[in-house]
Amino acid sequence: MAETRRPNILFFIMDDQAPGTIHRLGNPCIATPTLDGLAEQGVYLRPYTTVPVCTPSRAEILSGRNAFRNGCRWFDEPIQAGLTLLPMALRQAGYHCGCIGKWHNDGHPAERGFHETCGIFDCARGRPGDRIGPDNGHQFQYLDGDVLVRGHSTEVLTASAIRFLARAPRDRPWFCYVALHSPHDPRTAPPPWRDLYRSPLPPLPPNFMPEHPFDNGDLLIRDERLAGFPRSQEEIRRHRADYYAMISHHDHYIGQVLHELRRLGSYDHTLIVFTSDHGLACGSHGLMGKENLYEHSVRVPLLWAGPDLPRGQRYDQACLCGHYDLFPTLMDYLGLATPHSCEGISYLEVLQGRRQTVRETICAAYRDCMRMATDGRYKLIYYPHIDRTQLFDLVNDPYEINDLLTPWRRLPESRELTPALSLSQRSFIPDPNPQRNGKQAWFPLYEPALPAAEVDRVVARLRQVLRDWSRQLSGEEGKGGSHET
Ligand SMILES: [Ca+2]
Repeated sequence: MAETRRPNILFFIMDDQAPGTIHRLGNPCIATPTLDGLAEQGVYLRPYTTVPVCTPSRAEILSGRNAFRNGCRWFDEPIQAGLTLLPMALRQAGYHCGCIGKWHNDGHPAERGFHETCGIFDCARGRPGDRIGPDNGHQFQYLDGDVLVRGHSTEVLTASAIRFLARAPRDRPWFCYVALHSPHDPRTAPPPWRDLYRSPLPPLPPNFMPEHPFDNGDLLIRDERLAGFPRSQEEIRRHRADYYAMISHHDHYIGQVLHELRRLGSYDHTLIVFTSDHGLACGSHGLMGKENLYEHSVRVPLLWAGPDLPRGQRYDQACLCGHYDLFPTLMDYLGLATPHSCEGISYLEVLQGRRQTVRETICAAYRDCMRMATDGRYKLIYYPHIDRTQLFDLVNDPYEINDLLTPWRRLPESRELTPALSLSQRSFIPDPNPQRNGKQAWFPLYEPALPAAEVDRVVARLRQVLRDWSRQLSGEEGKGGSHET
């Protein structure tokens, strides 16, 4: 792409929006007309984030390096000095760069390549004036130039994005990074969105459990305290109603930004990227937060819609890409050299429909209590504190309900396999050893789909992937904890 023809970039990043929350991409219970439109116009992927919490996942996007190789493995850890960040690379290529909303990394975006900022919050050293109101959930107030803006975070931040579009230079392309605070709790969408899903309430997720089957090492972190223990079906459905309301609300206001883009005549020359920092459990697996390595938390929705990209394509299961691949992919798409400090792999050929994936396996971690490796078909999660391993067949069990390693489900080699029960036929049975972790645990009842020897072979292979990853990262451990498997 010649420099004069390079498109503008309108980049939306949500806060805690899980995959499975877009109507057109498989959730009939939620209304997302704007995202449906982007899905029809573009390509959908579900990347992994290496550490599914806000600060590391954003640092991965900004640096093009995974959380263990960019210095930011946990909250308050700075991105390594000397790395070329995404706005720096785009600025060097002649882009006018604006940052709106949640930063949540060290320093200030104005020091990291952005020409202008607005409504910046969750900033370690935010400049006075960026945000002048106290944190009160989603009620924000700040100065946008001389304009005092006040209201729900989604509404005022998208309004600032619209003002950015209106004043953006016309003689060069622009990059607008819009980081909304939605659908992060408190889930307080205003009317009429607030009441959109209250009657009837949305259904429970297929992998709802009253409690997580065992102590994963971080069951009492703040997100998990948002609902009572054990989880009640009614309370989880109310949480999901409020979560969906936040998403439909920001879907509407993102639509207003896109409307302004069309009105300005820039739509056809703009790449639109929509994603989230990480996902969320919101009742799945007995969990509420993102602090786990199940698919609903460690993967994110990602849409690319723009010039020269296919329309209506999705590569959500097979493509093992990470959030740290986004930066090199964007450089590749723009025809720009990827900075040497990036370590991600461009998945542009996946976006273009010429490849299915960019790597054979991918790994993730959460603090020192969870590790994960997957080849796209099978997924192993290891909990070092209790030396427990789970194995899921992501193709036949996408909701990760049937842990193939649960001991009493393993079949003798000689026993003939019985067909797995359909999801609707499954029921929950008590853990036969409920005292193991000092509390009652619950498991779904159905037979393993693999003979024990095949399970052992898959486990050995994915354990080796995890060991190799740990060795690769050795020497770069920190607050995120040991990577030893
Ligand atoms: Ca977040």
